Amino acid sequence: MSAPTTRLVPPRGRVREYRPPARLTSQLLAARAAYVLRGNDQGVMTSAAPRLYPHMWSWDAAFVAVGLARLSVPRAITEIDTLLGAQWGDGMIPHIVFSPDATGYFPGPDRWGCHLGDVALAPPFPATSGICQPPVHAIALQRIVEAARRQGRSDRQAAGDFLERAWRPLVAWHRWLAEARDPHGHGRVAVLHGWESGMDNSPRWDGPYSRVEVGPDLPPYTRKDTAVVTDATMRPSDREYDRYLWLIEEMRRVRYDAAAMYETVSFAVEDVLVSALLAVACDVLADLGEERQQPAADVADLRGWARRFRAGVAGSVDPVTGLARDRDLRTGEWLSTPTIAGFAPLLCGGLSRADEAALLAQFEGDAWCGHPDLVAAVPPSTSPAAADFRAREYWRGPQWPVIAWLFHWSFARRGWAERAAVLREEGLRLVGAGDFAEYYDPTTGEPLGSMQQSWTAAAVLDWLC
Ligand code: 2M8
Repeated sequence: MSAPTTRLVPPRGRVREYRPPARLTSQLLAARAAYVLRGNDQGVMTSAAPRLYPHMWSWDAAFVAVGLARLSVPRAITEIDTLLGAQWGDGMIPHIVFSPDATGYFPGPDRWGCHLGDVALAPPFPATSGICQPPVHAIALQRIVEAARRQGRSDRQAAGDFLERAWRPLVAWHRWLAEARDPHGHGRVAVLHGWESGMDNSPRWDGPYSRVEVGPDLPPYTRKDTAVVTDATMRPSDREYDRYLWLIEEMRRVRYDAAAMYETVSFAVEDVLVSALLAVACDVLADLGEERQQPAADVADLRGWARRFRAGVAGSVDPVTGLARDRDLRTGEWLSTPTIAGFAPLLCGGLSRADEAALLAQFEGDAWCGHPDLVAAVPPSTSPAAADFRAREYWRGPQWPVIAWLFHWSFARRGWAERAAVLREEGLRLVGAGDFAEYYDPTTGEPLGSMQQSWTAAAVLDWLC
């Protein structure tokens, strides 16, 4: 593999100075994180953030459960039970479970239209969206089981019972991803909306979105997010939102039928990060299943998917840059924008030792965590050395503590204890003032987007408790 070609250039978009407030002590930071999760707790679900995201989001719920497990194993279990209670008949876990008590988010249940009766597979209650998010739920299950081991007998019993009842829904979820979203066995999961990647407006998606033609019959709508985050530059643009809403329209018109969506929706991309997460999640679930005597046939299926998606991720690696790539299913082209997703193989393995070492060196090098202008050495969502980097624009550059946590967890799992410790230390540096922001400007450390974001608090709790 030749050396990475990303040129080191100063980051663009540094628009203001920001003087970070003093860091809290670990004890105070953990207490505040617990306070945030309690404040966002609606009883059986935790809103992703108080005002901006007043419902349950699928991958947020998994990370939230990881944090909750440090406070209360039964409450963490309830979180995932609520999510699984909204699973669709074909196994899909929807990306939003709408709280009946909250309004204030657009697009809400009526715009998705999944609960109105003509979407055969959607549950009648609770109302949900019609797409999915990255499969990190087996990680939550594993962390709950681990947390319970350190507790008394009743928590251990509760976690054991939970594993028994979550097993089939989680295997069904992974099977749905493997079958409905990789019908041709490429070893890469297709996402049919940028929201399914969790990285909504990442520059990874600029090419595919530029080919989405918004129809003249897009029903009118009013955004609500920009009323909460009033600096519009931190959120996706109106033009981007038109496309997001148009894709929902396309899906509604085929009643969210998985096969029809895969064939017809105008955005369809094999997502290398989601694929890596599926590979890891399959292995994590299979490990738990073996330990707890779950059906051998399920375990064999999980191992098979783990192998297939690990190979698919490895097969996507750009021989020039060493980064993994997404692939646009509508044009067949590989997408080489240098974003955090390029490091997907570090999560799931599958590279040769030499290639993995080169990728790790790149992760820690000048174009990424080691960029001289970063306040904290955790991965930004886009390389500060790339032309597409925007320090304050959502998934186009900012650092997301939850992503630092994900890499930290993966590195620890893979036995890279020292690297994991560095990510934890640096992640805590980023969030040390206790705002629990959704994301941070990597060049100043300024907290951005929503404050009191649940998954940020959850990551901190897991790091500190
Ligand atoms: C963001 O996405 C939602 C749409 O799903 C939005 O912008 O309205 C993303 O950061 C996503 O990854 C996250 O799960 C969600 C809630 O935190 O917000």
